[in-house]
Amino acid sequence: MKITFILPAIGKKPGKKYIGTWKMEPLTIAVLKALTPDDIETELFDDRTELIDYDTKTDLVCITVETYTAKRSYRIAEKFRERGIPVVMGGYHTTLCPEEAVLYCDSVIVGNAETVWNDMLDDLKNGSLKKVYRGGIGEYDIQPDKSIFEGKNYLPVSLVETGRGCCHSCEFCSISKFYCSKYYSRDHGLIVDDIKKSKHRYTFLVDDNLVADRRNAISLFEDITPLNIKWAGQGTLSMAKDENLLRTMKKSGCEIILIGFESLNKANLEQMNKSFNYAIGERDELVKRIHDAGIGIYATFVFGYDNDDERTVNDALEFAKKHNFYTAAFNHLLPFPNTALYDRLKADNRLIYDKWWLADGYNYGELAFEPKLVSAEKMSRLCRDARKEFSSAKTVLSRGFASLGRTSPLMWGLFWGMNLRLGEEVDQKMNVPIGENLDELPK
Ligand code: B12
Ligand code: SF4
Repeated sequence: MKITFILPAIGKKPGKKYIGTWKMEPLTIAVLKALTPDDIETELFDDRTELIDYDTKTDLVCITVETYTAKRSYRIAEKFRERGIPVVMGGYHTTLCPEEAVLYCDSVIVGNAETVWNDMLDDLKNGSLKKVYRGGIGEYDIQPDKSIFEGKNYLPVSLVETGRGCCHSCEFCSISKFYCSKYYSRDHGLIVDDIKKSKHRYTFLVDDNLVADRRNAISLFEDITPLNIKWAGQGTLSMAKDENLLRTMKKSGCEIILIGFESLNKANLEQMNKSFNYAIGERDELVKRIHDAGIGIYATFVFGYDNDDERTVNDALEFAKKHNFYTAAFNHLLPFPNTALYDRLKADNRLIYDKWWLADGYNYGELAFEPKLVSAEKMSRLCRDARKEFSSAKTVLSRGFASLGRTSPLMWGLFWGMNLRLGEEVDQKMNVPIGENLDELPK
């Protein structure tokens, strides 16, 4: 028996290159590979960087589906199903809206695969595949099998999970919906073992909020300190309130932490249910503490909330420049299906597309709803212009020199290449047609 795994791309512009900074190893596939019994042959097509062989001899196609990749996943599935090959789907999108995904495949796994993967494979062998399998959430003691990445030429960074979910309930967030606002920590012995087995010294701890459980975070950082790795991760600004946490984090090899500031506007933070983090007046001091601890910040902002206009985008840009962040993202708000944000915008009749992820002509970078104070087009342009300005040579230069000494010399060296490349990619990413150009050869 053979299983073909597919990681779909968002879409491709005709004749254009794949965007390099996204070329990370897909950890999801390594987990599914590890769950698969050894006597089953496996292969992986990473649609972001290679052509899918639709004629491959296989017994089952498994596609991991995010909302941005849903349209393309359904198109890929159709091609295999025309040949009579069953297709199973799982991931964030299918968990958020299984009723849609079942229309395009033979079977959907809702939630995590760990508890139902082998039942699904048994049913397949017996010819009794069910339409929907409901996996648990948060139970995982499996070690990813990264042998499936051999020959794929990904960025030299190992992705490692230290937990799943998050205890908060931000209005726009798919994670809080998927994990019902709960955090599930992973056994530290497994994490240490996972890191030891990883090929690269640089590690991305993929959890969405590493510091969700502060005591667990401190003990984890102590446990990974002897491994002598350098890592980046994601967390909330409130981490800076605890100096011991920051110290332990740095000591364990933390170089960069991604912080979702989202907005500088108090009313926006309240509307998105993310005002739990800190009092507005503390923000600058908390940023300073993280920098003083020797950790660089990847700051992310989101625009489109009801108090956002040209001024609030500009305020965020100036704030990011003032603090000389290692890097930053200026994203527009996007209503992911089944989130509280989606339901609110739909109830207010503000969605431009009912299902933007399937809509004809919907492109990456476009807003899918009408913001209150500026038009959808204008908000998209404001975000693009903020990215351009933040990655302009002048801003990169000033941020680069301010970062000197803040991170290790190697991360400082990487700063230049990464930031200049991000600048180059701003317009390459804009307007990628979602789901389109399936047979376009990656370059
Ligand atoms: C690492 C990461 C990235 C990396 C690499 C992505 C990759 N494909 O490998 C980078 C930085 C490039 C990235 C980019 C983006 N990402 Co990202 N990313 C993540 C992150 C942090 C970790 C993913 C991961 O490895 N998880 C660990 C694996 C084991 O968990 P899992 O994927 O959930 O898989 C389990 C189940 O879902 C299920 N399952 C999943 N797939 C399948 C398939 C089958 C067949 C079955 C049976 C089961 C199954 O079983 C698995 C094991 O239990 C997640 C958040 C998260 N913590 O998961 C966001 C996340 C997936 N990203 C997200 C987004 C939005 C993006 C971007 C669009 C951001 C942007 N604005 O540009 C881009 C575009 C990505 C793309 N598709 O090209 C969203 C997706 C939301 C959604 N509704 O789809 C997430 C959930 C983050 C969030 N806060 O909402 N991302
Ligand atoms: S803190 Fe981050 S991961 Fe947690 S619910 Fe909010 S946005 Fe999602």
